[in-house]
Amino acid sequence: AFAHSPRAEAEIYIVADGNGLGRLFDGIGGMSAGATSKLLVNYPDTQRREILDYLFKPNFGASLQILKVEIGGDGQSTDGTESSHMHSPEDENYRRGYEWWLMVEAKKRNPAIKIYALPWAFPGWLNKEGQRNPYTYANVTAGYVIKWIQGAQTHYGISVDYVGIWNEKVYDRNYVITLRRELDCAGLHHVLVVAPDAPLINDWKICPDILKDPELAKAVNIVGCHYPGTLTTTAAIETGKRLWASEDYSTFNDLSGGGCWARILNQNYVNGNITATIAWNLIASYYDTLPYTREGLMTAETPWSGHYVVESPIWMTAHTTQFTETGWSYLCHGYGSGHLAGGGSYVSLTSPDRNQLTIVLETMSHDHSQCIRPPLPEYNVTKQDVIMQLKGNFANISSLQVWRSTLRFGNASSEFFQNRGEIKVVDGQVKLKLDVDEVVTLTSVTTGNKGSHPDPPPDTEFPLPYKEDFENYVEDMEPYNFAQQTGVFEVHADGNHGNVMRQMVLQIPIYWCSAEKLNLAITMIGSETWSDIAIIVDARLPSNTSAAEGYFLAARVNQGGCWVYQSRGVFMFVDPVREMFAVYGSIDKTVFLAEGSTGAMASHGWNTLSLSLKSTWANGSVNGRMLFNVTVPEETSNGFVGLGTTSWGYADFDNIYIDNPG
Ligand code: 147
Repeated sequence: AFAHSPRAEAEIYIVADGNGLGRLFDGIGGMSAGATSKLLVNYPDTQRREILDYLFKPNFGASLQILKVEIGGDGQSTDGTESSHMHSPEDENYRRGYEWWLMVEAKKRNPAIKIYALPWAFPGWLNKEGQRNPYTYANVTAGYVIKWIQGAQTHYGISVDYVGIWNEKVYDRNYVITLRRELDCAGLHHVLVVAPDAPLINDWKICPDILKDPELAKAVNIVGCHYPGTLTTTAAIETGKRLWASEDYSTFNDLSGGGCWARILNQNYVNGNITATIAWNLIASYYDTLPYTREGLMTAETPWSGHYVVESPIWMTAHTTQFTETGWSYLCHGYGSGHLAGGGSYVSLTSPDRNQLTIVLETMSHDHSQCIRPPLPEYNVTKQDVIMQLKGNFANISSLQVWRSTLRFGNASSEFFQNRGEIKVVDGQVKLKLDVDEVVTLTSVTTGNKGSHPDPPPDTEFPLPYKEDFENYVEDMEPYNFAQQTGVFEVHADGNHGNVMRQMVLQIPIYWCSAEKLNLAITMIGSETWSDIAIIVDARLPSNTSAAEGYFLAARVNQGGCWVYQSRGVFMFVDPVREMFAVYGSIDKTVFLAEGSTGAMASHGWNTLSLSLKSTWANGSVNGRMLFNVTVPEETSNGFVGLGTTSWGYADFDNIYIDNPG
């Protein structure tokens, strides 16, 4: 029967619980962090509900078991800035940003989903002058993080399950211990500390420290490592702690991205005893050309169109999540989990009562399953026949459901998460033919379902002309489509002027990456493809000591995320107090284009700024007075529209109008 197989005989794999069970399964998750969900919030209602179903609804799509979110810190965290719940020590606000909303929507669909929160940047007031260190006042920082956890409970009824230290920065022993102690003091015993979400690939180095240090060992509930490449260390095993790939994936979500995800979901356990894998990121909902394009489980980056794509990683996830629950157990290595003789791997999981059994097999080939990091050593996968031999408690199972995905990299189309009906168990055996680049689930669970919604509308370009007066927002909201890159921009009511958009960050945050090094605040909007473009904006500095020094308008801004400080484009900086302007071809003011006097301006009242680019020309005006008409550098050919403040401090923006130049 197996004559055509390159492997002469079917290999037999034991699936048994007689020798006890393996580790507890903690779940598969996605991360909303680094402003990766920015464009999701303003999707049309229908499509937004559909997308959330694909991500979170049990027995529909990815049916995620963990949602990891950023605790916004007023600093750039990869594809944008997420706002802090405390811009200053006196400030406390639980309406900002979109993580609250996302957690509520996830919980609505799956009350059992686990919530994991982690800071990237921290607001500057937590810093010690001249440092970049949130650990100096450990109890203050712990208090700040705990406020966020309590805010989730008080304002949204969300119980946070896990909390981390400082994303991809060194952990601090005293802070980890302080955080655990302060959580306990606040009665938050159930919130488990995950540490360290360390800065290096496959970095389990906290483990030797834990082994030497009982106090640290007590404070760390779970060890979380990033991009472990499915591996762990002896010291990690010796700690006896649960081991997580607390950030993984970050791979372009084409078919190979799906292959990467399917492979690591299995092999993180097989090779590394890792019991949770969390993808950066949950959904690619940031402007397409920002860093790490489409490295999410699915894609939704054009809210104005309603278009989204359910990518392959969604269905790779479903192969495990739809047939397991957190709290199930893996079966031991060699007794349900291991490598396949023809390449690939298998894992088995069982429910606490051992009545349910789920086996997931994957045969992802090397070239079709590489992740962004670390490099993947060469290996071979061939077609193969396998026999799963059910023993112990599973010996009396008479049939299993079969779910199959086949990734095809040629012209033939792939098949995702297909129900292939029931397979009979004969003499405790299930026989299966496996092709290369497949995932197969064999399960006693009968609730699996490939959910679907009608096709979303087609993709379209960012709509022009674009007008925004901020009147249709609730106070504190982050305006739609404006992707803040440094600083934070919120809607605030301003008496007879109505709502305005206000920059809120007053000092450099404890930054996470280099974005903030220019000490200015910028938000971007539109499309990276924009070349000829005209912008009109009303801007004002408030008359208080926390006002910014000035504001700016920009076009053809060609860099964002952590690299925003290297942006080229046309930047028109205006100082309304000194009534001066300066135009540069780069955000860091190294490429000078023009400068001069603006003529009369309202130093702390409203002024109208405009900037227009057409072909190789840029001209700008203040209050209708033309100030310059310059040739732009040749490499400055296209990019986003931007605006912001020239220093940390308040400034208001209103009546934004963007269109093709006349
Ligand atoms: C991770 C970050 O933790 C995420 O927020 C996101 O930025 C993600 C994008 O891939 O990257 O940080 C890393 C960035 C670079 C490396 C490892 C992790 N690296 O080059 O080894």
